[in-house]
Formats: sequence, C-alpha cells, structure tokens
Amino acid sequence: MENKKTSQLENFTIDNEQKAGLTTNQGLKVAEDEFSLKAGLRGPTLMEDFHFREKMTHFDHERIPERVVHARGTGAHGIFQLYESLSQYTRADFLTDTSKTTPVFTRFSTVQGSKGSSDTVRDVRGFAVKFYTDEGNFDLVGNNMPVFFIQDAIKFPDLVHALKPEPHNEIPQGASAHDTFWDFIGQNPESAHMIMWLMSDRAIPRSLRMMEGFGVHTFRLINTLGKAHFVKFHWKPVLGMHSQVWDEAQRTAGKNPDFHRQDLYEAIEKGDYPEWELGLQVIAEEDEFKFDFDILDPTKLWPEEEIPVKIVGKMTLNRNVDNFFAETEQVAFHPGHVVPGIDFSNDPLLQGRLFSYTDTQLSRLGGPNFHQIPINQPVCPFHNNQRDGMHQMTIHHGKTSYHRNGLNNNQPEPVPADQGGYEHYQEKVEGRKIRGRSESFLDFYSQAKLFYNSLAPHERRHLISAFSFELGKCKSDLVKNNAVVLLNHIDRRVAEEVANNINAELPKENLESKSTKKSPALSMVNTIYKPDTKSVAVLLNGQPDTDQLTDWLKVLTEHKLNYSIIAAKIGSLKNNLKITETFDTADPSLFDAALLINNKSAIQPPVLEFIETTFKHCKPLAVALSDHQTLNQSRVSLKTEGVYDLLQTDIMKFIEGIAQDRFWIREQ
Ligand code: HDE
Repeated sequence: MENKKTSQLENFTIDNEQKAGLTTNQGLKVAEDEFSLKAGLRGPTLMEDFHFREKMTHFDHERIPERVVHARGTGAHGIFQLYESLSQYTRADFLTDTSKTTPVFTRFSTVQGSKGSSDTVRDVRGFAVKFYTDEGNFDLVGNNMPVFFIQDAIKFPDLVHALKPEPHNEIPQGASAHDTFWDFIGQNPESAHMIMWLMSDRAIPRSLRMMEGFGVHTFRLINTLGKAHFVKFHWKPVLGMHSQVWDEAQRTAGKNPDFHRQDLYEAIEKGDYPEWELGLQVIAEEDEFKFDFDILDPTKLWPEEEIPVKIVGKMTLNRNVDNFFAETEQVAFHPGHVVPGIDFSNDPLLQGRLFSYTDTQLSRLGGPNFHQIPINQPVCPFHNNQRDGMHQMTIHHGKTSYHRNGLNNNQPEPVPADQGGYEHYQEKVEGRKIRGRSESFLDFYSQAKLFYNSLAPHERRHLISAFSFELGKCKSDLVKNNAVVLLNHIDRRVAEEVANNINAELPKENLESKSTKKSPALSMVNTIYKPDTKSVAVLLNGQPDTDQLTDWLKVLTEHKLNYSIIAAKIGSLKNNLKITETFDTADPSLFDAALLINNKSAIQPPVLEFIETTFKHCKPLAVALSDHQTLNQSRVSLKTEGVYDLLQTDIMKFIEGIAQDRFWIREQ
C-alpha cells in the first residue's frame, strides 16, 4: 500500500538480512558477539571492550518515558479519501480536492494504564489521526467519546493524578474503580456527562475497528473568502459500533491482554481493512448562541438530530507498522498541528491542549527535533531558521539562520496567505483578564440526562451495573456518597439503584435533571449490523462429520467470518481442516459466537463452560448434536433466542444471529 508517506518512510528502513555483516555503530565489522573481552578465560572483563560497552550502553537506554496518559496504544498506516469538495467551508486542500488521497497514521489508546496494561479495560479510547497533507500535517487528536471530564485545561493534571494508579501504592492498573478517581468526579460535577459515557458500553469496545471517534472540541473551518464556520469532527466505523459485556471484557483482559491490538493487526494483515467515514457537524458563526448549550463547552455534544453529521470522506487503515517503537511509540500528535482552512475555537480545554502536546514530546522524545523522526515528518517540504538542539538530523547549508536576512535573499521567506501561508482567523476578542468560568458552562446535568434518556433498556442496565461495580470498589464512604449525590442530579432512579447496590446514602430530595430530550444516535443499538470479520469458535466434542463441517465453514467464510477449530488436542482432520486451538488456549471471551459439534455422549466440562459463557455473554450459539442428545446438562436452552440447532435450522439463521450481535433478553 504505497503512498507518499510510506515511500518516505522506506528511505529510513533497514533490512538486517540484506546487510553484509554485524558491525558496531561505527561500522567496524565484529568478529565475535557472544563473549566479552576478559583478562583470561575466567578473569574480569576489560574496560577496553568497546563492543561490549557500546552494545550494553545502547541497551541500557532503549526505553523512553511512556506517554503520561494514553501510554497503551497501537497504530496503523492508511489513507483518507474525500467524497466531495468542502470548499464552501474550508480552503484546506485535503478537504477540497477529491482527486487527492491523503496518507494517514492512526493511533488508538487507552488512557489510564501503563504501556503494558490490558486492552479491554473500562476506559476512554484515544483516537488520534495524523493526516500527512500536502500543506503540512493535520492532527485530529480525538477520543471515542464526544465530551470530556473537565471544561478547563488547568484541571487536567488534577484529573489525571486522580485517575492514575494511586501514588502511595501504584494501584489500580488499567482501572478507574478507585477512591481518588471517584473523589475527583464527586468534587467536579462538570464531569457528570462524561462519567455517564465512561460507565456506558462505549468504554468497553469489542474492537478498535468498531468504535466511533470524535474530535471533541469545536474547531473552525475557514474558506477562501475568509468566512468561518464552527465544526465538530466525527469518525463513524463502517462495521458499526459494538461493545463487549463487562464480564467478558474483564475476562479478555486476562486471557489476551493484547486483544484489541491483535484484532487490528490481524484484520489489516488479512486485508480486512478497517474503515471509518469522516463526518462534520457545522454551525454557522452567526448561530453560535442559538443552542441550549455553549458550543465552546467540551462537556457538551451537539445532538446529531439537531445538527446533522455530514459524511465527507473515508479513512482506510491498510498497512501495519514495520517497527512498533519507531512508528507507533515515536509518533507525536498535537491538536495544534493544523493546516490552512482549519483553526481553533476558544474552548478553554482545547486552548490548554495547544500548549501541552509539544511540551510533553520534549521530555518523551528527548528534545525539540522530534519532528525529524521519520513518522513525524510532513510529506511536503519543511524548512525554517530553527537550528541545532538534541538529535539534529539535518545538515543545514549556508550561514544565515535568521529572518530577515539580506545575505541569502531572505530565504526561507514567509508565504503570503493567498499562496498557502497559514493565517489565523481574525476573531474579534475583548474582555477583562479573569480566572473564572462562563455562566453558560454551568448546566452540568441536562446532557448527562439526555445521554441516559437515549439509551436502550439493556444499555441502562449495564450503566447502572458499571456505576455499582466502580463505586463498589471504592473504600471511602465519603467518595461513594458524593458520587450518589452527583447521580441524584442526573437521574433519581439511577441514584436510587446505585445507592442501594453499594449501600450509600441516597439524598432525601430528588434533584434530577428535568431534561426529557433524547438523541437516538447516542444509543449503540442504532448502529450498523453485519457479520463481517467477526469470529466463530468451532468447538469439537468428539469426531465431527468433516464433510458437513466443511460445508458450514464454507458458509462462514462466504460471509466474511473468521473461525478457529477448537478441540481437546491440536491436530488435523480430513478435508485439510486444522484444529488450531485447544480448550486450554481458547476462551469464549475471544470470539463473537460459538458453534458446537457434539458426537460424544457427554459434553466435556471445558466445552460446557465454553458454551455456557458464550450464552451468558448473550452471543449467538449454534449446536449440532448427534441423535437424541440435548443440552440438558448445561444451563443453555435450545429454545432461547440466538441459540440455533443446526440439524433443524439453516446455518444462515446463525449468520443472521452473528450479524445481530447479542441477545440481551438473556440478561433478564
Ligand atoms: Fe490529551 N494528551 N490532553 N486529550 N490526548 C496527551 O500527549 C492533554 C484531551 C488525547 O496516541 C499527551 O503525546 C491535556 C482531550 C489522545 O499519541 C498530553 C488535556 C482529548 C492522546 C495530553 C487533554 C485528548 C493524548 C500525553 C486537557 C480528546 C494520545 C502524550 C486540556 C479530544 C495521542 C502525548 C497519541 C495524549 C494532554 C485532553 C486526546 C500530555 C492537557 C479532550 C488521543 O500532551
């Protein structure tokens, strides 16, 4: 998948196999790499062993600081293709010229955990996209939730200190279910809306390929005439939005901590390229004050039913990285990386981010030249009078490195706006210097309630369970009670149920938000359903009829489903079928559906556990039982929705069930 960026990166790659021999970093060929230089075979190692010193020193410095947040992540290369010109809104060339294919690099992440934490924890997911445009890099550094915890960047260090593992014992890892986080939430009611998202199923996505992305802040688009519009950016997954259930997510975290990164990696390797459509919500400048929320407030979303999302293009991730450290670890995103035609709003959270990202790269990537690291380089030319610094890779010719100069004809010279130079939008601003919050930011609860109102019954149940789980893990009564105080401002029934579950105090007075608004787009029920790229566990209990099995597997493949054949032992079957996993290595939490073929009188305990867990997680289950067998020994009933008897029902029903995803009725 060649594009401008991947060809640029090609210049920096090295292939060990093609090199003549092992050398030091100075190019010296090395005759021996297993033994250090010693004074006698049993004597001490000598200081003059430069090869040992170089190899060890380099190793000693292999690690760089992990990201202070979003440390755990994975990335891939791809392309962005615009559907139609947006010249009425912006002059950005990658958003106006449909003949252009823009290379992108996308990194997904969790927020709380360290680099080695599990993928499927309850958390916000980072969704950061670097567009390598012909006018410079544009970074859309978003999340999979459209709002944020706080309204002002100055609170970010506090939020993160509260969220991260507690400082006295560095517990818990990859989890928000602890006192300091919930203390922060209780003390900062502006987090009410975001906490509803974090306790919803959005926080436990089934796959990185099946979640939405949001730029969160309001940005500005500016067209060639200088006219501005407010805009919010959305990513809509072509496979639809799907989540795990909490028990499944916890189980996956142990069974395969790399579940999400592996899923993304393997999908790309197989050619099942993940796709998202880019959507824009646009508000004319003159309509800034027409809404019942402040469009600068990052704890508010723009309901899609009021401000429709216009789909404008598609991102396809089509190439895995060659080297995780060089690319995914060293990529440096920054919401301040913009191109002509895109500008900021005065959202006080965004304004603070514009400082933080370059600053953090200085310590993470070791100096001010991190833009020269191959993954971070623009694909268009870049030059200016900045010089020197740690890890300078460029040899600048000439003796002028200042503007204005006469000696070099004032090169490099600023470019006028009409020839592509960036010009900030000339917004009129006036006011007193003041530390404070706008009154228009003070409605913390209406949209928290809007979110809750929009959820389906099973989504509401999951949300209440999530609150109960997280607060149930807290130790402080003060923290638990304060969280219920917050919930009491959103929805009385939620507050009641959670208080009851965690044995906290329910405030006497019902202060719930009176909002009755709904936004169907906020429920994951209203998404796209397809079987494509989902995975089926094919369980063998006894010898199967391989011809029948081959036919069924063919149907699965025809519907773009993946499968693994699982039995007591790894091995081969007739028709070239391979048993690739055993009941020891496979787990129901790692599959979207199961198909059991039983030819033994009794279903073995691990097989039984497999189908019962699949059933408990509300997943589709197909069974083919030999004569007169039943599932009586299990809690699974053949009569339940989403359970298919393949000897009575066409396998297509099972495929439809896989597309439908889950059968929530089983939870009741
Ligand atoms: Fe970030 N954030 N953030 N953030 N953020 C970082 O930058 C910060 C916020 C987001 O895959 C850091 O390079 C502040 C909102 C993503 O490399 C750091 C504030 C949103 C990533 C930082 C926020 C994000 C980061 C840590 C409040 C969604 C991972 C490492 C004002 C719109 C990018 C780094 C990647 C990473 C600061 C809030 C998204 C410290 C100060 C809101 C996806 O600079």
